[in-house]
Order: sequence, then C-alpha cells, then structure tokens
Amino acid sequence: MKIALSGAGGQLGSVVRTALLARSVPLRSAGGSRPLAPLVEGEDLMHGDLRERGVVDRLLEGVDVLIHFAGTSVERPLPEIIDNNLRALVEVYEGARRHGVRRVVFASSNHAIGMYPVTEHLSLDCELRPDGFYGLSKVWGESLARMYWDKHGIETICVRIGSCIERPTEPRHLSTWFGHRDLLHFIDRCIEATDVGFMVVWGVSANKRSWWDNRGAERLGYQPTQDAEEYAAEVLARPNPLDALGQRYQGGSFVGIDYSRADTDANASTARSSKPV
Ligand code: 15L
Repeated sequence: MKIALSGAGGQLGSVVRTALLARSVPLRSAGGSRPLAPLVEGEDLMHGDLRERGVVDRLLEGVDVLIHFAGTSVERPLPEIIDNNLRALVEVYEGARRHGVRRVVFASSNHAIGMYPVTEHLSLDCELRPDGFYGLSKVWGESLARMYWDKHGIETICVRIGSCIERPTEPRHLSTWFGHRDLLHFIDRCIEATDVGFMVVWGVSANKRSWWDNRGAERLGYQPTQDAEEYAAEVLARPNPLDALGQRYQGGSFVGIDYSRADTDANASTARSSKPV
C-alpha cells in the first residue's frame, strides 16, 4: 500500500514522515515551495504548489492513502487561506478522483469549533463554530470531504486536531493536547482501519480535562494513551500566556484575532449552541 504525505516539511508532517520511514512504510513525501532533504537513501520526495494539477498528479500517482497535512495552519489573510486551504483542497480531491486514491486523512482543526466557551463539552456532531477564516476553511474542508465521499466514494477521516506538540506548555493544552505517540497511533489506524467511509474524529489525547468526546468514531479503533494531566503541575505553576478572551474560548488565542464585540463577558455567557433539537 502506497502512502502520500503532503505538508511533510511541517511540524506534524515531520513527525509522521520520520516515523513511517523508520518502519519502511512505502511513502511519498511532499514539501511546499522548497525541496525536502532526504531522510533515507532513495526517499520518494517531491514538492510544489498543490493548486497545480501536474504537482497533484505527481503526488497522487499510484497512491492508496493520502495524509493531507499541507495548507495554511494558522489565521492568515483571507486570500492566502482561499488559495491554500480551499483551492488547493479541491485540486487534491480532483487528483484523488483521477488517480483512484481510496482514502484521505484531512487535517481539520479545533479552530472549526473555537468559539465554544471552555465550559462546554462537545460531541462529534456538534454545530461548528469557527473562530476565524482559518477555522472556517476547515469547516469548508470537512464539507468538501463529505461531498467527495457522497458523490465519488473517496473515503475521508477528518481529524479535528487539538494542540499537537511534544508536551503541553500552557493550561489550555491540558484540554487540547494531542501527544505525538497518540498522533502516530492515530495515523496507523487511519491507514489500517477498514470501511471508514466519511468520518470526523477529534485529534486529541486521553486528557482528563478534554472538552471533546470521540464517541461515534469507534470504528477507527483510535485508543489514545497519553494524558496531558501528567504535566498539569508544571504547566499550572507557570503564568497563563492567554488573555481573558483566550482563556474563555476553546480556540484560545485565535479568538481574539480581529474580535470586535464590545462585551466579551456577555458573549461568553450567551454563546450557547443554537442547534435545533
Ligand atoms: C491549529 O490548528 C494550529 O495549526 C496550531 O498551530 C495550533 O494553534 C493548534 O491549532 C491549537 O489550537 O493549539
């Protein structure tokens, strides 16, 4: 089975690339504008702009599963987000159709739901409440993936990634942390699980203080074993880097970017889901 990894030079991509290569998984890794230096002899590497059909063809030829980590991963001006997270994603899925790619692992983000207060616990079918254009692009990406499953039979696992870093460094991470060991187990499940169809999963470790409930995604077989609580004492001993707004909402610092409501307290207390029952 051939795996392709886009965004292979990024923070998460580097972790996944190194681990898959160490286990000799047949892998093609793609960087963005700059070539990647090989990690092993004869490594299957490429780079380029995924808005270009020829680049997408090089990435997906002969591929069974695409781990799609490329794209803008923080809040940026809208034109950049449209280019990298909307236009490029359409090209990638059209390429998946052309090349018969069976499954895509789509890096969604917790910023698709960042406007929920930290007092709420979310199930997988919660209403989406993006905290900016970046989060909004992930809402769009999840729906696009759904459409390509419904209309073209391309499977997707949308992973709403929390904070995928080596170890938690601030109080918010006690809820959002996605440890690297769990990430790698997650990726293995995404490659190996059968009949996933379209699904959404929280990319989060087994954190005691988690806001997100993965019930409904059992068929993936993801069973996290890391818990940010192990780091709670050291994290809570340090000052919280987030301002009051960032501490109030699940999206943390992204919420305050271009935020213009006058009464932030009122917003938090009335920010309830309006999902019809
Ligand atoms: C994300 O989606 C970002 O890509 C990453 O840089 C972090 O900000 C993460 O979310 C987070 O919310 O901690």
